[in-house]
Amino acid sequence: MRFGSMRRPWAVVLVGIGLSGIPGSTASAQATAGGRETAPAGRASALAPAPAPSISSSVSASLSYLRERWRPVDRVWRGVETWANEMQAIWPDPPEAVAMFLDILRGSRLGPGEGWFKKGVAQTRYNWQNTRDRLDRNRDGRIDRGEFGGSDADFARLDRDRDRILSASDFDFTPHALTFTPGMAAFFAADRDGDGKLTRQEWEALFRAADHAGDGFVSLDEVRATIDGPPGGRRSTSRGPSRLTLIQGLFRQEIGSLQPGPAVGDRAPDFTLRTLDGAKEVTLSKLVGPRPVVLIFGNFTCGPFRMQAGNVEKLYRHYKDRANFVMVYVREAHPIDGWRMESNDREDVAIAQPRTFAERVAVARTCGKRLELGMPMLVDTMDDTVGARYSGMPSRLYLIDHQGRVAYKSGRGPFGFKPAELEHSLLLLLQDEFPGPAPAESDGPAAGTTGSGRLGLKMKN
Ligand SMILES: [Ca+2]
Ligand SMILES: [Ca+2]
Ligand SMILES: [Ca+2]
Repeated sequence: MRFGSMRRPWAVVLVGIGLSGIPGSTASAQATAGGRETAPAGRASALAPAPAPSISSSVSASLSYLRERWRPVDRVWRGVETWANEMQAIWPDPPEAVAMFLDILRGSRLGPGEGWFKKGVAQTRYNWQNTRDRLDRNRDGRIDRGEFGGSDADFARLDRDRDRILSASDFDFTPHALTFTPGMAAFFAADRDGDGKLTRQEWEALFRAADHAGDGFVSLDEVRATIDGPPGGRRSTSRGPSRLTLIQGLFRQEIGSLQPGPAVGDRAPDFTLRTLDGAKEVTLSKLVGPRPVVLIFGNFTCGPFRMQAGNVEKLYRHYKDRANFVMVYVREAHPIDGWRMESNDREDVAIAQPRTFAERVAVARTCGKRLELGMPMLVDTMDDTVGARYSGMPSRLYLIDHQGRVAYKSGRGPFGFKPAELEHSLLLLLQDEFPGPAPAESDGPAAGTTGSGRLGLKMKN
């Protein structure tokens, strides 16, 4: 999903509809011909060319046309909004899916603090309070190196603000995953193929683009022009989704799962799913025991998930010897027959929602190949059994302990999808339940029940 670029969504929607919806208008002709055609199409074309109306008069003509045309629909939506407001007033704490439904009816475009994102937030057994109670032996309100039983490297990863102690700030993952920062702007500018990973070539291409005169170095203004874009900011051409698109996406579980998923401390619901090559079935409960289990839910048409591919792959590569990783491939978030995204079209990710399991497997394979994900991938059934039970759509992360209980659950994707937050809990879980030298090659209580390091699961593309 793509969010955050729609400051005045209604204006964008109205102008957007106006550009394509008015028969015979200049705006219509320009929009459909990609801007090449300048004369008004239609009835006057046989006569001498009339002066082209200005854009502002076209827009205002479009708006008044729309006002007439859509007045009854507006009234219906106003009634629906009133009803949704009343429901919210009398039902302040509804289930996540109801909260999302009501917010969509009230005009929400799925912003980070709206609908189910308010409630579907991250939970972890290894929050600051629990960790301090467990590890801060001298009760000075901080955990120093001597109080942490794990390795220096693990301690350094946990100490995110690098002040050589663990304190509340190291446990703060408040900013949502799509928070726009200068780092993200640079990443977007450089990741030309949109696979969530920057290669050396992509960095160099960005350098060449900035140094367009070939001076061999880039100046401050060139970097700004390359990363920040033109003065006044980038203009989004996206109309944003309509309420009907979002309602359809909600009930098809494309924008997210209707269920909330298990809570921290709950037993992780067991499941058996097929591997990508269809040759093998994998049962979650058989992976549980010797190591923690990391579950990663995702799908190809979710842009924010693709953006995280580098993070997910690094997490896997750095911890694959200490935890069992499984990706569960779930329903498409942005198929072309649902909430279609221009950004997906640009990145050649134009895919209809698979109708058969074989089709879903094919998309999952393409996903694994394009994003070069090394971890074993399982494909959810067409009725989304696992994605629904875990609230895994469109993307989500879980950490499961050696007893098969949920130790960490990310917030709902895309805003709650934070591999670094899972890594933090994973390090503390390893120290808590699997103490010993890292990386732990020997296994815990149920060692030997499931075989080798990656449990014989190899991804085949
Ligand atoms: Ca202490
Ligand atoms: Ca610290
Ligand atoms: Ca890339």
